[in-house]
Amino acid sequence: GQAIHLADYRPTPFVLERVDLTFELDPTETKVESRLIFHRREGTDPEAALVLDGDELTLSGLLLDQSELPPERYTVAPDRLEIRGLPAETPFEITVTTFINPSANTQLMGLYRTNGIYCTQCEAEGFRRITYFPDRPDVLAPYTVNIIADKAANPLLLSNGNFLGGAGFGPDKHFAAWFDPHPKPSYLFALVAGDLGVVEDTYTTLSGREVALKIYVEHGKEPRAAYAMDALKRSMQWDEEVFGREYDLDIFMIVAVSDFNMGAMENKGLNVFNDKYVLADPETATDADYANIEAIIAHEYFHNWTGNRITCRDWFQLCLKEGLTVYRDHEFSADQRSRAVKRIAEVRHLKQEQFAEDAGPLAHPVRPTAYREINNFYTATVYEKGSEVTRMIATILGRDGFKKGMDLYFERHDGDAATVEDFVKCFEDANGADLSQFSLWYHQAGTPVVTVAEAYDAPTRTYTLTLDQAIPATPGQPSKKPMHIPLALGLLGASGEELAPASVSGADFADGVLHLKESRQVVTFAGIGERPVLSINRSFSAPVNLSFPQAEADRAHLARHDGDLFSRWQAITDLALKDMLDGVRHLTEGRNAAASPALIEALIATARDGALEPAFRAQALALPSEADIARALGENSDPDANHAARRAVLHAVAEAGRADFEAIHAAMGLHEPYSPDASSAGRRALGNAALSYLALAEGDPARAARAFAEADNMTVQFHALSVLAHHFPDAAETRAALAAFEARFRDNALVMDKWFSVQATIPGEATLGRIEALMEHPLYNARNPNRVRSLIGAFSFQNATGFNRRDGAGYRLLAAQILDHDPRNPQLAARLLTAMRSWRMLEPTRGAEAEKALRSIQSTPALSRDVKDIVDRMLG
Ligand code: B3K
Ligand code: ZN
Repeated sequence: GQAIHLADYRPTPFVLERVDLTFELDPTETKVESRLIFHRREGTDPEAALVLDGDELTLSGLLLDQSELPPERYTVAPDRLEIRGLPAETPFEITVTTFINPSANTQLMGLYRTNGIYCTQCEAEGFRRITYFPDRPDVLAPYTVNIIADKAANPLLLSNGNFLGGAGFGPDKHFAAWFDPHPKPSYLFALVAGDLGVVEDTYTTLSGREVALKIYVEHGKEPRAAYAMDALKRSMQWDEEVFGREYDLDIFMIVAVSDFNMGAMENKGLNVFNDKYVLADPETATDADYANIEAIIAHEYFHNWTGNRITCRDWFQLCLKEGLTVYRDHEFSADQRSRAVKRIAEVRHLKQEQFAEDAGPLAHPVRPTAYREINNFYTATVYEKGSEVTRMIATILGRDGFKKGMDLYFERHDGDAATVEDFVKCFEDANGADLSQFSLWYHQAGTPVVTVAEAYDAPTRTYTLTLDQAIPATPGQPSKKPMHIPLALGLLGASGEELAPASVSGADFADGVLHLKESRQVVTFAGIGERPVLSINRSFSAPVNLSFPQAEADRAHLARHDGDLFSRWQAITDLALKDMLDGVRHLTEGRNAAASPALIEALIATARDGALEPAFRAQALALPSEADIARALGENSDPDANHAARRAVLHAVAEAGRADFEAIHAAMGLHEPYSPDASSAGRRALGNAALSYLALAEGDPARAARAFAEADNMTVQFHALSVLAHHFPDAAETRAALAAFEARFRDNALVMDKWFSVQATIPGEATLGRIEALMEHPLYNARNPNRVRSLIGAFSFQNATGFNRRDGAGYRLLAAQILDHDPRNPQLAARLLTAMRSWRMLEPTRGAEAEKALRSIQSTPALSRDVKDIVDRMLG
């Protein structure tokens, strides 16, 4: 595959005016007739040919203005249709007919079948698997869609926009027509047909229009869609209140399907969801599932403005819709739940996914300049770092300045296919600001490291900070320029109060935010009467790594007193990470790993503190992950040592806090009637965290087995099952609980995904054997992406010790799985392969085994473009 470059962008020589599609649905032979009206773009070559994209297509009819085209006027291949000699001045109509086989579509891109339902996935380049088309996001047109299908099997015929009408069609068929008046690119096209149940509601918009809301799910699952409907209505209201954005069609539909390559898709007026992010009830979904549903329903709905009304000029601009929309869904969840707790969870996720990506061979800028396979750029960098960059704009310009910029963006670019430059310019123009240095965040990959050195001079009452920034080299970017890094900070006095400097020199400092712009800045705070404790990068105002060997006592001080809750969590995390890293070193030296008294004291005080919300206390108790340790080491990482050191720290905390954890576990109301709201969920999270520590302290499965048996909701029950499986994998109690869970939930695919995952993530090298056995389980299904991710994905991404076996067997298993999936579903295969994105950080023995496995993939003939691109970059 050749690389596609941003620099090569050119508008199409033809403008698409209208699209009229007719589908005659058939499980194996669907007829697609597409009528496209074009005119030649002013000022372009009058000889230029019309080139349409295809993917595995066969042309069965081609008309120009309703007459057959002679063969010398066009050239056709499965991936391309070129038509020559088209009118220079007048609009013309091209009619293209193709036949496609939805049942044979195992890639789940284009039109495919899932459980008897027809459904589509077109982003990024799936529409070209349906018909020949200018399949790029800057080609926008209104669509009319006619669907004809067998009536008994497909009572439901859905597409984008508003319903025009329907009628019978011959003896057994019927048809429906839809019209979407909002010009859209082909990636937002959707069609769904089949027999589904529905949950209905209405929403009255700000200006008083009534919108019909419909969520379609498999028959019998309607009650499990109630929470999704509630989240949808809250999202619609929030976007009106916070961004002034109103919905723009008569109907908004969501369809839940069980075979889907990702989470969900924002097709105009007809979102298609992985059913995992729609279906929930207390017995089958955890609090985390509820929170994900809320966030993803909101995310896809918010795309209606950031993505659909304003779309991307080309796929290099993907972060324009994704980073911004993630930022919007984060803000929504923060408003619906606890802002500080939400921020902690976001940062955990950002570090786990994006910092890991940014530190390895797959690192790329938020706005890349080249790609070989666009599906491989739906990454944590585009999404999560893209969101962080948007958040920094809000931090730099302030709430009002950000709002002004967004308002201008909606006003100026509604109906456009826009660029990142267009977006940034709106903030500059609305605020008279210069964001040119800031824009480097879009173009330079790698996580900046900010080194902090401090000095206090009592006689002159001055506190001096020396800040250095460095951005590590990343593929294709050996050296970087200094960036504009907004660092929220505060100085704490001995009793925890905020010390206000009389003046600050050496950097712009306003509203508690210091603007670091040079590679080194020496910043002086005058009028500081005592040695302060620095609280820096509050609320994670910038996505950077800090190199700041802050004194243990200062961290403990922040953990207790910081006014910024996020920073209290960060301080505890820093204490714990230091202990864990020391532990890794001690274990390799044959010594013991332990927890410092400072950590134990700070953590237990936080856990017991009834003035703090339980969800926050639970986040503190979670402590850094094994992946956090590996990233902090940066190289020569031994996952067994990381695991052992972390466990030793947790164990020491558990012993010291045993009585407190018992009290917390008893007090957290794990038997109260279930409600998914954030504060109830927080209580369960804290109770569950206490149970984990008690399992360590007691070394006995009895308490978790009891919690499992008594639980009346999935959050508590599944956590108890995880404690049993992960701490006591061979206990009779664990075998019994796994069997009981399976017997109870074997007909619920989403719950069985959890059952596969909990076993796939049991630490230790014996788990590989379990994986092999579970692949033979009657409910394992290599065709269902959720099931594959629940077993193979969970093992490779979330089981550091099991997957990274010293003998390389984990890597070989993954490599075999990738080669097995690749011919059927390249996107799934490529995504699984990214589990090895940090392989270069491994100690030499494992590193060599990982490299062997990657090379065996690379040397396999006929790899998909998706897998080839990832493996080449991984070894590059
Ligand atoms: N825009 C889709 C993702 C499409 C992925 C294509 N490989 C979902 C989302 O981000 O909202
Ligand atoms: Zn999105």
